[in-house]
Amino acid sequence: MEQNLSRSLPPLFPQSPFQGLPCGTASRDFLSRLQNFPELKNDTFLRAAWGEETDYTPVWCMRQAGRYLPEFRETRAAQDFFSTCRSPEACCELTLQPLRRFPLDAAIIFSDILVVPQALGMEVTMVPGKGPSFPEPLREERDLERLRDPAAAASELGYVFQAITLTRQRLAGRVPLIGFAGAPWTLMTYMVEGGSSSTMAQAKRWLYQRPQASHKLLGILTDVLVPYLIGQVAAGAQALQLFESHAGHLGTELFSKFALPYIRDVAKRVKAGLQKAGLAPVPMIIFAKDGHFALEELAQAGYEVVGLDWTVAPKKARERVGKAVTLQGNLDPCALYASEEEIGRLVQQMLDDFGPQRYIANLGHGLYPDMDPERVGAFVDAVHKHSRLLRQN
Ligand code: 1CP
Repeated sequence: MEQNLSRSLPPLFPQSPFQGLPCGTASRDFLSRLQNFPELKNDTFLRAAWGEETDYTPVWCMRQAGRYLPEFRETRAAQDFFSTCRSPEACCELTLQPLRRFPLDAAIIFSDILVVPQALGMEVTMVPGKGPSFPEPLREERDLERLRDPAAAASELGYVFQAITLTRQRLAGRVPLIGFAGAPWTLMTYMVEGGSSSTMAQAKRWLYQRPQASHKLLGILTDVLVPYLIGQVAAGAQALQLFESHAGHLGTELFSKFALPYIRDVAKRVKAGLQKAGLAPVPMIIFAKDGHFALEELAQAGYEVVGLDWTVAPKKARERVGKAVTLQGNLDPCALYASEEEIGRLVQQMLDDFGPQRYIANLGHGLYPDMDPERVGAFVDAVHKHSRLLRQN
């Protein structure tokens, strides 16, 4: 399957996706002819992300492709997790599955943030029921020497670009496709901890004991993420989300030293890189889970959209960030365990509080595997219904 696909897909990046990213109008035309993407029919999500008026509130769900869907479990059953990530056909199928069920306003490419440490040369496996596992995590400063050169690492990720191009074609312009990556600090936690952790004590030990080595690692990650995200846009991603899922483990000081500068740098360099390559700008979303303490800074970090988890009150968030950014979020995912009536009530409250414009509805974090797909549908429908009513009043 994979071999057929690589034969049928145009060689977007014959050598490395990044050396010689096309510049200027002529090459942009060349790229779009090469990819020949269908015209976008529903731009509500993109309009809201850019701060333009919309007729209703667009909605998508973090982890909308996932184990809560029986068809996802069936597709995933045949292969281990990272083999699935390396198969453009499988990633495309998994990305499209939730869109066949629900009238979502955006798709997010099926992949994982941990493909970046893998591309840097680290071994990562996904242990069923346990989560990610790095048999040889970073223990000493000299372990950084094991990491591959960032440019070489980014060019390892061609399979993600292929998945994006294929999915954008198969989406047939129905909704925009979001690309994503983990932010440097969040990726560092996995590389140092060797997997998930409730305290991040090892990763934080690095920040306190080896600040210079930590900055070096975060810099290496940033140097991979910038061409990786630009490559996703060149391949067809129409928006980008950066996941700083472990922001909450850092207090204000550590966050401002070890997370925020890299979050800012990614946005700045991706935007400059897109321009240099002659690619149209795409809206960028920063989602820093439990990072409410840095909301003002995040709103000024160079992203068009700030994602919120459910611990932040929408009205207060809007007061704190001002009007210059779009907000995204933030229903407690566990609210989907409630009845459809209750979901409707909670959605209405959320929409009233965020207001009708400069807003993208989502959950405050990802869907859980035991969630009922019907409730996900109820959430999406409630957002569409109430947001239209809100605009009529
Ligand atoms: O076998 C499986 O199906 C495993 C479950 C799974 C899935 C569906 C994992 C393992 N990753 C993914 C896909 C995925 N991961 C997507 C695309 C699907 C979609 O959103 O529709 C995305 C955007 C991610 C991003 C991701 N991976 C994040 C950031 C978002 C978040 O949840 O905060 C993180 C932290 C990861 C790491 C990861 N991947 C998978 C697991 C179990 C973990 C560890 C989570 C943890 O440490 O608690």
